[in-house]
Parts: sequence; C-alpha cells; structure tokens
Amino acid sequence: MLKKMNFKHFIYALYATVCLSFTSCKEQATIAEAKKLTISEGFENPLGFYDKMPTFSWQLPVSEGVLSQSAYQIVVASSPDLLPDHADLWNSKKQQTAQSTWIKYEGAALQSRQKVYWQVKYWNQDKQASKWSEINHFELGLLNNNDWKAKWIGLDTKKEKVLGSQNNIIHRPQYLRKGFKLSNDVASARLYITAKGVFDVAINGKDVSDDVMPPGYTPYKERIETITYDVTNLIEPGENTVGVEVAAGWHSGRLGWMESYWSDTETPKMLFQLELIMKDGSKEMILSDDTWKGTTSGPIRVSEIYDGETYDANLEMPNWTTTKFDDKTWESVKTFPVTEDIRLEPKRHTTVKSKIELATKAIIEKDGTAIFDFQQNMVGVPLLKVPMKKGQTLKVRFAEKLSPDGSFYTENYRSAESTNYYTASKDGVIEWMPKFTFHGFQYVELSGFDTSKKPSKDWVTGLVQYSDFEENGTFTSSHEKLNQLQSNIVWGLRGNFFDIPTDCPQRDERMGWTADAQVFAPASMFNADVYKFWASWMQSVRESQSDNGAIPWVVPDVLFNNKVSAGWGDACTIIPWKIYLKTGDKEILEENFETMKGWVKYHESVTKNNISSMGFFADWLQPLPENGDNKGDTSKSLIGTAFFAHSANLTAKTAKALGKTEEFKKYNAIYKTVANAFENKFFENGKVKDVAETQTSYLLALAFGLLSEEHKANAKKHLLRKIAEADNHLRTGFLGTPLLYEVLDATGEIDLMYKLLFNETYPSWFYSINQGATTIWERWNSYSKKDGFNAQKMNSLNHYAYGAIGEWMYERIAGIAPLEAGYKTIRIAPVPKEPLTSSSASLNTPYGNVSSSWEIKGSDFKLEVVVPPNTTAKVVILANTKQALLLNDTNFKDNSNVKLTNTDKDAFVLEVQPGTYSFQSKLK
Ligand code: RAM
Repeated sequence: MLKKMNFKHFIYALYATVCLSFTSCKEQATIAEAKKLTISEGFENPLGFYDKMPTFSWQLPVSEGVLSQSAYQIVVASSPDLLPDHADLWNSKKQQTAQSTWIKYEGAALQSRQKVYWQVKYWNQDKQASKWSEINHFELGLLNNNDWKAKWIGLDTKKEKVLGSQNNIIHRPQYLRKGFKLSNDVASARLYITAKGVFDVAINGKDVSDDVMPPGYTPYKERIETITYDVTNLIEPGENTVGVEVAAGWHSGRLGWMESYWSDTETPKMLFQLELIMKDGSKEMILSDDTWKGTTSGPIRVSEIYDGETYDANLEMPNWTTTKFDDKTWESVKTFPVTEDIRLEPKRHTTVKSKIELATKAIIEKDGTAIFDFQQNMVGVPLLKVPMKKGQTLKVRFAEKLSPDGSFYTENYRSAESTNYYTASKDGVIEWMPKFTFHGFQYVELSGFDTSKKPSKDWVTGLVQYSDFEENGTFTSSHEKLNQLQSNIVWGLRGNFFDIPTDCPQRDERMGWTADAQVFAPASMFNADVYKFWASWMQSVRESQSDNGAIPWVVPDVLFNNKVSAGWGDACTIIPWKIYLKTGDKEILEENFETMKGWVKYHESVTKNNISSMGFFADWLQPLPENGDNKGDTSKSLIGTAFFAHSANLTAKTAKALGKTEEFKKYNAIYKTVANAFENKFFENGKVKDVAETQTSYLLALAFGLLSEEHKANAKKHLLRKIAEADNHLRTGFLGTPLLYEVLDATGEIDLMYKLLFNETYPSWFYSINQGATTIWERWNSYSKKDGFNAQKMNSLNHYAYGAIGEWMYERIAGIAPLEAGYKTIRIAPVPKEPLTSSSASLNTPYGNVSSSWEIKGSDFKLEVVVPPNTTAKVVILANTKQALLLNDTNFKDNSNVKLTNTDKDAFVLEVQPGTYSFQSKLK
C-alpha cells in the first residue's frame, strides 16, 4: 500500500494517524464557524465598554451538519496577532458543554482603555471541530473615577436668573471651547466625555457623533455615564479646536413635579478627556480645565425637555468649533473636581439616535399656520426646511391629535409647553432641528414662516428618536386590526425607550415609572434587542433603592417623595426574572438578587400578620371603576399582599436558579406563608370575600399561585362570571391586564382570551384602534370619535403599558415561547383560532432565529417552523389526530430530526431538532 502512495499522501496519512492518537494535535476544521459573536448583554465589538468581567456568546451557523454544540473553546488576547494559538488574556481550553451563551470570562480583570480580541470555535454533535470564528474585539472605557485627569467645567448659569414656564430657573445652554496645538502626528485618539446635563461635541468643525442627548439619564447623584468616541480621524496635525455645547437635559432641567428641585439643581457641567497616542509613541491629553472658554450667548437660547427649544440664528457663531474663531469676548470657565461620591462609569447601553425618518403625509392650512400630519404618533424632533424672512420667528407646536373641530389638542401635555422657536437671520429656507429636547407628536404646527410660499410636505420631516437598538422579532397575522395592534405596540416601544423606559414621551412626565416598565418589559424583549437597555435601567433601579429596601415610584427618582406602590416597586423582582426567562443569562439575576431581597424585606415591613398595607396606585386606570377612582376597585391591601407573595416567590426562584438553597427555602417559605394569609383574608372557597370582587383580584390570586389547589377551579369560575357580567369585556387596569392572558391561557380559556382580544367595543385593545390609535394609549378610551378626548388631562396617547399583550401574541397566537430560560428548548405551540386564518412570528433568540408560521385553509392546518441550531423545540400541533400528519408533504414517520412524543385527541406533540419544517394536519 505504501508503494502506491506518494510522499505527500504519506505525510497526510501519518498526520491523521498521529492526530487520532494525540488529542493535542490540530483537528481538521471542517464545519462552518460560529456567527454573531457578542459580549455581555449583546454588544458587538463595542468601544468604551463597561464590563471588566464580560460574558461571551455566539450562535452556531445554520449550516449542513450543524445541529448542536458538544464543546467550545474561547481565546482572548491583547492583540489579534496572538490568536488563536498564543492567547495572553484567557484560553478557556476545550470545554465539553452545549452552552454557547453567557460564558463568563475567567482571565485577569480587564483594565480601563484595554483593547481585547477574541474568537471562538465549537465542536458539533459529531465532535467535529469548526473553523475559528472571525476575530471580534472590544475596548474598555474609563472604569474608575481616578482615570479622570480632567475637571468638570462650566459657566455660572444660575446668575442670569432666566425663568422658565413654571418660574423654574433655566440654565442657558453653554458653548465651551478650547484650541490646542500638537507637535506630532496622531496615531490614535480617544475622547472620553460626559456632562451633568446633555452635550454635543465637535472637533475642528466636525460632529463627533450623531448621538442624541448623551450621556443619557441615570440617578446622577450616584452615577453618571461616560461616553467613548474614536476621534482619530478628526484630529489634525498642528492646530486643533474642540467645542462642546452643554444643556440642562434631565440633570438640571425641569423634570417631575418638585419645584424645590428645579430651583436647586446644580448648574450643568462638562467633563472632557481627549487621550492621544502620537505616531512616535508618545502620549498627550487634552483635558477640560480652566484653560477653556465659554459663553451662553450662542444661538440656542433655552432648551428644556418639557418646554422645548428656542434658537436665534442671529446669534450663530460661524466656525466656533474651529481654529478660525476668536473667543476673546468669552468667559473663562469655572472648574470643579471629579469627586468620589458620584461614580463615573462607561455607558452600559446604547445612546439615543435618530433612527427613522417619517415624511409628512398631509398638510392642513389655516390662517397663516400650517399643520403637518405624519399619520403616526411618534417621538423625536422635526427636521425643518422652511422658507422664512429675516427677523421672522417660526413657532413650532406639537400635538398628538387634533380635536374633532380641527383645533390643536395640547391639554394632555399639561404644563409641558413643548414649543420650539426659531428666529431667522436672513431670507431663505432655514434648515434646523432642535437639539436638546424631544417631543411626542403626530402633528407639527408651524406659524411665522414666509406666507408668500405655499407649505409643502418637505418642510417638515419627523426624526424618530430612541435608544439605538434593532428590532428583534416580527409578528403578523391575517387580521388587519391585530396587525395594527402589533404596530401600535412597536411604536409605543419606539416612543418610550428614550434612554430610560418612560411612561409617556410628551407631557410633563416622561419618567421611569416602574409598573409601566414591569408590565411591558416582556413584550419589548420580543420586539427589540433591549436586553442591555433593561440591564442598564435595572442598575438605576438598584441605585435608587433606599436602605430600608423601598423602590421609588419612578427611576431615576425625581419625585423625592419616599413613597412606594405595590406592583410598581415589584419591577425589581419581575423584570430580572422575566428577562432571565427570555435570555437564560443568570447575570441579570445575580446583579439584582440583593435588591430583590431588600424589596421583600420592605414588603414585610408594611404588613401585619402577613397582610399588606402598602397600597397606592392599585390597579391603575381600571376602566369603569365603581368608585370613579383612577385606582380602580380592587382592594389595595389585596394587591399589596399579592405582590408581596409574588416578589417573595420570584426571589425564591432566583435563589434556586443561582444555586442558593438556603435562600430558596427562606423565600419560598415566605411566599407560602403570605399566600396562605392572602387566601384566608380575602377568599373563601375560591370566592373573594370582604373586599370588592373584581377581575383583577381573581387574576392576581390565580396568576401568582396564591390559592390552595382545591379552590383554584372555583376561583376560575368566579373570574369567568365576573368577565361574563362585564359582557365579556375586561375590567382590568395596569396590573390586571397582563395577567388576563396568562390566567385565561393557563386555565384553558383561550377562546375567551381571543374574544377579549378581538372585542371592538370599550374597553378593549381594538376599541382604541377603532378610534384611530397608532400607538398604545394610556386609557382604553383616551379618545373616542363619539365623545372626543377623555376629560382627564392625564391622557397620554403614547403609553406602552397595555402593549404588554404583545408577549401573548408572540407566545400563543404565533406560538413561540421559551420552555427553558433563554430558548435552549423552545415551545412552538400556536393556537389557530377564528377570526384568524394565519399568523406568523420570528424571533432572534440567543441561539439564532426561530420562526413559526401557520395558515388555515379549509380544514387544513399548515405550520412552518424554523428551529435554530443548538436548541430543541417542542412543537404542539392542534389537530384531529385521527387523521394523518404530514411532514414536508409526506406522511409523518419518526426520524432523527422529528419524533412524535405524544398524541392526544387534540394535538400531536413532537420533539424537533434544528432545521426548517413544514407540517400539515387536519383541524377538528
Ligand atoms: C401616571 C404615569 C404612569 C403611572 C402613574 C401611576 O402619572 O403616567 O403611567 O404609572 O401615573
């Protein structure tokens, strides 16, 4: 045999034999490499990263021969040249596991500014090795306060005593600049920057980024986020100039309701550290310090989040961020040290950006004003290209809706003036957009323009602004109104993820209301890639917890009222748990576990004999309350006790997931005890006693598992009776509504849930759609064609809470749900029902794209599913199981990819391996 082989073949054969006997030998990489490498909560190659002990995740490719992972190896190095064989930071070695997500870095803790390169390979189900993935990278920001050599700088903006709409002190926007000269050429330049306020930075006349209102909104007394920019390409040899605009933003502007806070706020400041590495290897730093000059006489005269921005083009300062400008009339700035009490940390999610442009769809002209209609309620700013005459002042107003008589409806903005002004310095078409404010609107009204010109649609473009995340899933169906509901949910998300989760984007609120956040978080996780957004806000929640465990109504807390509310503070247990279910990442549980325990303790402190007196907003905005109160009819004590038990239960589950057995026992016991007390106090034989009998009281009891086994069926009966008494309509507010689908589904009442969802009359989701809603409204009847606007001024037309139903639409109508945290096993169990004839959804899980798409044609039911690599799906096909099941058009037989695990009279249950499949069955 040897004779027949040439030398090359001989060497190969030798190599193969040796390789079989020595594991250290290089394996033949035959299968496609891992894709979509991310670190921590889904960051791809981030700059200015926050986490010195990140986690690593990747996806297996959809590729021939790749079903699952049997092992992986990660290599991490300080230079790409060291990979894969000389990883100096960490080599995980070959780990025999299917885990491809959230692998903890175990090398030495990373440092500020460190550049890190990594790649991964995996072995498939047949132990074949993949190629190494592409090399990904990240670079850390400044992790510690003592990394900052710069000083806070700013002007004394209080002394001008400019007053705002509520007699609040307004801090005029500041323009800060500095010139500097470099003697060497730059090889690389990083700008580390932040503000007590919001900023926009330019170098040598060029914008550094398109970020909107950075650094964003955190509990500023605890922590301010910092941003890192790569500005290598903006630095010139020799003379350079940097210019930073700083406005009040959330830090020093009017926010919330506390007048004392507005007048007391610290003046806006800015912190700037430009670190340069020169081509000769030397280093230089340009810092914010007392050499900077500033003015408040620039064109942006005032800018407030609630009230809007005023711009005077006569005050423009051409070239002020270039060397061509003379700042001799400008003041010297004041400096303030970086102190230890406020932590400066790299931003841990994405900045806000202008993400979508909406064109004007219609114009209504009236007495020298023109109203531009986007036919979509949105959040952001208008980009204006409007003809004006020198000296004219353009007034720009906003509204979410017009009154039936065509007038501008702004009552629901309450004290937020939400008005911009622009004064023209010459004749011609101005081009302008406000910079340090944002608005919630569908209509823009202009007055004060050159009326010799006919308003045209290109005068106003809507720039939709939200935290820079991508969509993560799609949902559609055969029903136009259900699709409109899906669209409204997505627009509610776009409108209220403006750096923090806000209740509403338009009136004098826009705050991080905790209940709104907890009810909507799960639906948001389907629709958008918002894990980092939530993880970041949860850090703010932790920082806002009092020593006694209390969680405030809003986070960051600008109400300062030391008040709590059941169902609101519980965001600290509910959101981490729900996010864990959607991601499988235990880090979100670890980070929040102590906070959960603190909150349970707080619950405990306001109970007597395990019955809560916490109270407050209760089942907020329940429709048709008998007591006429926004807080609805459900007993506050019942709600408080239910959430106490629920939070204890979620804390117990968290302890269990984290392997903390003793704590699991402790919190599980609290849960059981409180549930018991709840049942004894408020229920008898499954029927509510002594307090108002409402849909929500039954929903809480059943959803949170608070009743003894023998009484559950009765409680369900009473719930159904209450729904029937309401003519098969919901009577639930913020807290009860998300439990409706959970309970009705779990108790086999899907037909009724479909009925409630497809109801057209008040109160229902479609009712507001029938009244023209393009976003989710705060009230089921915020507006009606018949009665006009709800008489209450607290009437947001962009309030995502009731969009929580989106979770059920994905999980049950289309049918995609995690069976195990993070979708390692997936349940695909759609419920095809009238009036739908089809529905489909796709979702980017941590393992890749899963989709479920079904259609009814006559008595045929067709289901197409895509199961991502490294997962298994349990597919439940509702069917007349006496008739055949087809797979890819042929009679189904067990095979290596699909196994029938169960057949009952209504469904085939299959275990399905990664791949794409088309099933067909006969409906009953
Ligand atoms: C309103 C907010 C929010 C709600 C609170 C109780 O002011 O808009 O939606 O959580 O009330």
